[in-house]
Formats: sequence, C-alpha cells, structure tokens
Amino acid sequence: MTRTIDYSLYLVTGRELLPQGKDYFESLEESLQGGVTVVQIREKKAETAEFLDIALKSKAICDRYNVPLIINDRIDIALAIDADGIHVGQTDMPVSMARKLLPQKCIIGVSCNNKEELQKALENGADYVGIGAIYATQTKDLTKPLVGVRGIGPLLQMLDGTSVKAVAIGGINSKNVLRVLHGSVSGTGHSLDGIAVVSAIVALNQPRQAASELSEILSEFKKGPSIFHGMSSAANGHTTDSITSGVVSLMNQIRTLNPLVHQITNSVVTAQSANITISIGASPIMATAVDEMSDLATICGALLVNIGTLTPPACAGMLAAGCHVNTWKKPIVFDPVGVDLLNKWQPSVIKGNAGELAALAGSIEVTSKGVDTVGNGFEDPVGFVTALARRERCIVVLTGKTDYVSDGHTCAVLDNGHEFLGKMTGSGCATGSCIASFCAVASASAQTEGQSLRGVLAKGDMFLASIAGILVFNVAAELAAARDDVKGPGTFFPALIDELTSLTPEVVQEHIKIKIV
Ligand code: 3NM
Ligand code: MG
Repeated sequence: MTRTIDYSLYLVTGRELLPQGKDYFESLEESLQGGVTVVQIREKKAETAEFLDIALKSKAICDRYNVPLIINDRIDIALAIDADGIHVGQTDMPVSMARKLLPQKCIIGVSCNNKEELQKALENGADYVGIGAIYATQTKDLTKPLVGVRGIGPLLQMLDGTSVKAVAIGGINSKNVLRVLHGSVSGTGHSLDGIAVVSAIVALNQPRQAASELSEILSEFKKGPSIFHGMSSAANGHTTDSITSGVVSLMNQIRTLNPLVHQITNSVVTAQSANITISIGASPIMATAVDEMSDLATICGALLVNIGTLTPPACAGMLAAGCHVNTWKKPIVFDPVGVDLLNKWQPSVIKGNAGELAALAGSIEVTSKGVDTVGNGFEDPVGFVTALARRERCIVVLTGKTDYVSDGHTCAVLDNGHEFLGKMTGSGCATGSCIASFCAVASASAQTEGQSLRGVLAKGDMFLASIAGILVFNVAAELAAARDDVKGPGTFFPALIDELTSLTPEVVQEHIKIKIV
C-alpha cells in the first residue's frame, strides 16, 4: 500500500543553509516537532556513503514522528533505506523509468515549471508535482522563469479530475505563504495541497517555531472558504435600498472613527489625495520609506497603493506595506499599475480605468473578447468586471463616466459624477483615497474581539465600502459643479473640497444613481 502523504508542510533539507553551530539532525527533529508533514532529503554534493548515512539517520528520526521521507534524485538511496518516495527534477531519471525501478508503494514527485512539464508528469504517472520556483530564491540556481503566485492556478487547473497532488516551492516563507495559498487557487477552485520550503525552516535557529508558524497558517487555510475565499458573498443580498442605508451608515461612522489611511501614491497627486481624504473625514498618511511599513500596518485602517512608475524605493515600500497590511488583515486598495505586486500581496479592492483594467486582464490571460481596449470602454463592462473580480478574488472597481463595482457575482452600476472630474489631475487617485477610507471604516466595524489575525482578505463589506467611496466623491463633484461660483475646472477643485467637507448622508441619499445587476 502506498502511504498516504500529507503534503501540507513539505520540508526539503539543505545542510549548507543551517545556521552556524546548528546540528542537522537536531534541526530536522525540531522541524518535525513544529509540524512538518513530509521530508525530502536533498543532497546535491554528498558522496554516496555520506548521503546514505544521512538518509538512514534522517529516516530513523522521521519514523519516530510518523512522517514520510522522500529522497531527492537518488533511486539507489531511496531503495537502500526503504524511503517512501523519490523526487526527480526535469533532468533526472524520467518518472516512467523510476517507476519501473521502484517498488509499487513508492511515491514519485516531479519538479514542474510550466504546462508542458506538468503535462508530461501527468502522462508519466507522477504522484505529485512541485511547482516552482514561485519566487526568487538563494537556495537553488534557477534556470527557468519564475512561476509567480498567479502562475500557479492555471497549472493546478490541469490537475482537476486527477489524484495528483501539488506543492509550491521557491522563496516561500511565513510572510508570503498567505499570499501563495490564497492567490494560487485556480478558477476551478483547485488549491495547493501544500507548500515546500528549505530556507524558511532550515536556515533558522528555531526551526520548530518556524515550522509551527507555517503549519498554523496552512491549517487555517485548509479550514476553508470562510477565511480565505470569503469573496463569494460580499455583495450577497444587497439591494439598492440596503446599499443606500449602508452608505449612510458608513458616512456617519467615518467622521467619528477618523481612520488613518496609508497611501502610497504618485507625487503629482500626493497633496491633493491627502486633502480629499481629510475632507471626507479620514486621516491620510503618505509615507513611502520601507522601514516604516511594519509599524504603519499596525496603526493604519487601510492601505492605498497607486503609483505611476515603479521606481525602486517606492516599489520596495509598496511591496513591504502590502505584505504587512495583509498579515493584519486590513484592506488594500490597489490601483493596478505594477501588476507584479499582485504576486506579493492580496488586495481587497482593485480599482482602475478601462485601460488599466484591460492591461491587468490581459496580463492574466483573461480573454480579451468583447473588450474594446482602443475605445473608452468595454462592450460588456458588467461581464468584464465580474470576471476580473472572480479571477483576482477581490472587489473590482472600473471607473469612468459610469462606474462599475463587482465582487465576482453581483455588479453595481453607478451613474454619479461630473465631466469636470475628467479635467482634474488625479481624480481617479482621489476616488481611490475615498474608497480606501471607507474600506478602513467597513473593516474596523467588522473587527471582532479576539479574532484570528491570520488571513489576507480584510473582514467587512468591501463591496459596500467601494460604492460609498465612489458615491461620496461623485455626488460632491455634482454639487460643486452646480455652484454659482464654479466657472470651470479651476474653481471646481476648491469647491469640491468644500462640498466633500460639508456633504451629509442625506444629500448623498438624495442624489444616488445606482443599479444592481
Ligand atoms: N526547487 P527555498 S526552488 C529545491 O523551483 C528547490 O523546483 C525549486 O528553497 C524548484 O524554500 C528550490 O529556500 C529551493 O527558497 C527552495
Ligand atoms: Mg534533481
């Protein structure tokens, strides 16, 4: 009988990465105590006798914890120590050949980087695949392109209907594992069976603690949809009436709560975005330094990431800010410029104009059928935002003359605003500031005492919060434009700030133009 393997936390050994003075076997045993569920002995430099010795001793330790042992590459070693399986790379013994040499009970795993390799592994009867490298890593010389978090889902989808298991490997650690697990679920709902790590456990002085932290995150992920895939019901049951009353309630809360909204945004619009944030009752903080991101994540109510060019300092700041904010389960509103950032953290809301969202959709191979990327919109904007929300597993906001907000199921169509907004620099960025401010309120009011901090998606109704942000901004724009003292775009902006400052929920309620489809 083939042993049933729990692939959740797959440790690949790496003796050269041990901290100075740390004993290999001691490290292995501690990592097992921390919750490693399967071990692969990987020895790229050891002579046969040394490999055999290590494998035998490792096997004895793993046996004590009832954890299966897999040998990298060397079928002879696997046979000699009666290992549970072998793992082969693309340039090692082919799976079909290995199968002939090994006893039936032996598990065979293969490293796969792309669809072709995965297809071959499937045809040759692999039991599991190691998908990688997800991120850059110092542990192994990489010769193939990085898979990235968002490259995993399409590969997992190929495993639908098979019993072949999958783990992801390469640069995974306790900081990014949430993002890897959440962001890799395929469109068909296929998720990873586990994650494989070397340095995130082996290179640490406290491997037990490292393993148990990873193990805790994994087991919470496996508990299921409510925690990590909580997108499905964001807009559930909303009617235009419930949205209106929800917006009123968020507006009433924002001035008392005065949430701190961290915004990393283009220098052209920084001051303006900050002023608009203040005018709606939130507090902006526009920090960009990497060193501040960890502290800021603990005190901010939401993060807005919106910047035109991904220059290194700002980019590093955005990366760090998003990762920290994710671990605190606070909302991130993302204006999709540097799509690469989506490999590192999970936004609660993605907001963009037609061009930006089309670019994002293209880069994730959403079919561009029906998308008019040359003109100023989409043929089927509702279908487009709904599909994109589902694919990105967050709320998607498409801004334009009409705004569309979807959670992947329901779509709200909003028709407020004024043409002067199009004549003002950074009105889109300002909408983002408003959305992020209301996300902070929605998330703060959804926090419950003693809740687990593990997760990536913020709690709270981000669908409603996005709508509130758009409405407040656009209704104020209508009021500002209608004023006698506003003669054009120049006088419009200060009037907009004034209208935002004095806007009441009742007035918004009166002007709201919304349809739910
Ligand atoms: N295989 P770390 S990446 C052993 O892409 C291995 O197949 C990879 O180490 C692949 O967790 C890798 O320290 C190294 O980044 C993973
Ligand atoms: Mg190999």
